[in-house]
Amino acid sequence: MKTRVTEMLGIRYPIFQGGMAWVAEHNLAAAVSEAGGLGLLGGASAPGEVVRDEIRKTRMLTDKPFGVNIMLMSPYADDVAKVVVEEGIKVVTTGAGNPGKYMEMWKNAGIKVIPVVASVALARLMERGGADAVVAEGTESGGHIGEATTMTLVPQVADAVSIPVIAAGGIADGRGIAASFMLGAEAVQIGTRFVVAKESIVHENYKQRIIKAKDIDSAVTGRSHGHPVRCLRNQMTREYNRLEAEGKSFEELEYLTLGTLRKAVVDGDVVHGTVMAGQIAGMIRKEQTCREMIEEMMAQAEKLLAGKETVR
Ligand code: TUI
Repeated sequence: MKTRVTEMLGIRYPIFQGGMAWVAEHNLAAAVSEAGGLGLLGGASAPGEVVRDEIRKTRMLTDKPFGVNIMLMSPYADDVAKVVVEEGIKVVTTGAGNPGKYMEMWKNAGIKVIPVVASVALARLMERGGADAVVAEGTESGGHIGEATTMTLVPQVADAVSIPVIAAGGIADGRGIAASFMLGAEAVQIGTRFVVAKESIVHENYKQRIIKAKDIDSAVTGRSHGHPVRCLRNQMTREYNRLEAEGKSFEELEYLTLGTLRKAVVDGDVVHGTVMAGQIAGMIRKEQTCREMIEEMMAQAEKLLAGKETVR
């Protein structure tokens, strides 16, 4: 399945691994890249030097292309934006904001820039600013989300821009990949399924919450604050949503979310921690290697797109 995205990045399969905070470190990114996808290191809220170290560790594990995701709300975003240039990174994705102010520096360094967008307006703006592609991320995704669903966002973004579109949000198997292509995407980005990969360093309790999750087990905190974050329902989300409904401010509720993603990912506290995951968690059944996941999904997608298999 050659597309403009696989050609532009020199990757075998049109699959990106989401640049998930605390999760997307060198072991996972290298495993995805080695399997033929695009591994991404999640810059999250880490200082530049931590990301530099992760880049170097990834290079020791793979000579295949990988990228870095820059989380634009991070206090270290400026730092990380420079580190990717200094380290000769070839692909950058961005999330949770508008990367306009870095665009010139990255383009001058020959970096392929692929912002994650949650609206047609931002997709258009990014194309005008020189983006090489956009990830159109639907509200089915885990973590920080927009309003539009993948089903509605991807075709509207595909109609609005001429650069390639990568679909994200709610994709975890070959059916999701085939459907994304039908909507006009030329690659997909997958997060939640890779959280449970064998190579993922995420705590076993977190992986088991995803594996045991049902279709409607996620909740969105912070919608009324303009900071919607999707995670699996637990004591933290119930308390957050109860207090949010009572009118408590974002600042008053910060104690429930500060450091709590780390608590879940690293310490395995899935009761008080933030267990970010997309709505597709309910379909994810087992731990597999990244290679097994990617090959299984691609085989299914290729059959479906060739019209050789029914959907189940
Ligand atoms: O960024 C993500 N997902 C994330 S970032 C993250 S780290 C975090 N941790 C705790 C609380 C909050 C965040 C966890 N998950 N996805 C990409 C994405 N970007 N989704 C939506 C957007 C987005 C939303 C609004 C991009 C731009 C935007 O507005 C741009 C503007 O005009 O400022």
